[in-house]
Amino acid sequence: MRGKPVPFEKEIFVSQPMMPPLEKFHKRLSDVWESKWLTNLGVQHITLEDKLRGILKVNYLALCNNGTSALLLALKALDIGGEVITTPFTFPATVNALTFLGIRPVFCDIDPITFNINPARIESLITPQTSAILGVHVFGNICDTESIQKIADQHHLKVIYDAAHAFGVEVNGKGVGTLGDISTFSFHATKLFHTAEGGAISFNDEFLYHKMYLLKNFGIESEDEVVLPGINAKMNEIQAALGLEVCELIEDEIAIRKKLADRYVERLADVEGLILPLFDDAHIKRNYQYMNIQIDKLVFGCSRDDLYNGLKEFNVFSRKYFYPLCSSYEWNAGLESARETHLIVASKVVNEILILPLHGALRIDDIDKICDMVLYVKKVKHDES
Ligand code: T4K
Repeated sequence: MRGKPVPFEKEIFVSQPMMPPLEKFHKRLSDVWESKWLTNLGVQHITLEDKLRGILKVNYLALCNNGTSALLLALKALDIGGEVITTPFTFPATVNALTFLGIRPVFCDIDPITFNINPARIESLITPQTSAILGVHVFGNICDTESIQKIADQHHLKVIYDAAHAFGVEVNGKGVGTLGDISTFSFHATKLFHTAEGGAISFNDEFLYHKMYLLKNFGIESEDEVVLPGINAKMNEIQAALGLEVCELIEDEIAIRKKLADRYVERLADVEGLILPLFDDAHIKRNYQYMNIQIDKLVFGCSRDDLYNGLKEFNVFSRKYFYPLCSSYEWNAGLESARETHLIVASKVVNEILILPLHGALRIDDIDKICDMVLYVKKVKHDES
């Protein structure tokens, strides 16, 4: 261990959006200006939807204005009501979408390795009111979709996956968005692929395409007909134009992220008390959206929060995704399924996970420095105790 690392001059964040060359974006914007068509499913929108359907290897795709709308539209499209079994370890959007629609979330504990909803715990939570299972592929780790589907089929439940972290992830060569009845994506600026704000819904049932269109466009069927209570969740032409340019950068970005993630693993794999992500499953094509590490305080000698605060002093802004658990929000805490005694794994993991910076603007040297900082904070905290 060398001496105290020198802090970064500028802040280093967990993510940084891919920024296409401004001239190329400008050229595309000129086309938009020329057309005087800014939203309502214009040329950019149609082109992006087509392109992403190919990149994501999905059967049907509907773009929308963000990942949260995508969840709302998915739930509405499948007429989900009553209770939905879901994970407490996710971004607020997943569970808030249920509550927002008057659906009761039923929290299911998570798997200690993937951090995803644990199928072994699902069946005991099913009641006559259960209508669906809402899984999240947290940090791009794929849920145990086979076991979930088996349970859903036995109990006639719908399956929705929040694939906000799983853009481009493939399982045995199949796009992640083909799993379950519907998957939702977020194209927020912090995501691997982005349109500044944006999202999409993928599905296998052709019938849903028209319904999605209605749901995101006020339910307007024609000038004379409004056929369902839809909202406005359309992606506009400027977002879509940006997305088309960002598409060109994805492959290189993933390749860079892979190298950086491999470097993290090389540097940190042998550190006792640190558990690193599973990057080497031959069946999965990963996207390296997040670099999550799990800290076993007793073995590592320093808590997750100490490391988070320690890194800040070096200008490294890691994140505690997803703290706190959704089950602990004031409006959920009274639910029977939200009791900590039912969520043993999630309650532990939520205090142990830290996301380290991982994006294409970083270099191997930066990763080495961040690893030196991690080891330095560990040593200082350990010596203090
Ligand atoms: N489901 C799941 C599982 C999700 O994780 C999310 C969103 C959703 C659904 C909903 O999708 P959207 O409705 O958002 O499309 C960020 C994102 O805002 C959020 O989209 C994302 N998940 C979540 C995991 O991360 P915050 O609160 O961490 O954002 P913020 O502003 O602190 O950004 C994180 C870091 O990124 C900053 O430290 C700096 C950097 N950054 C951020 C922005 C906005 C940039 O470099 N440039 C930027 O423009 O939620």
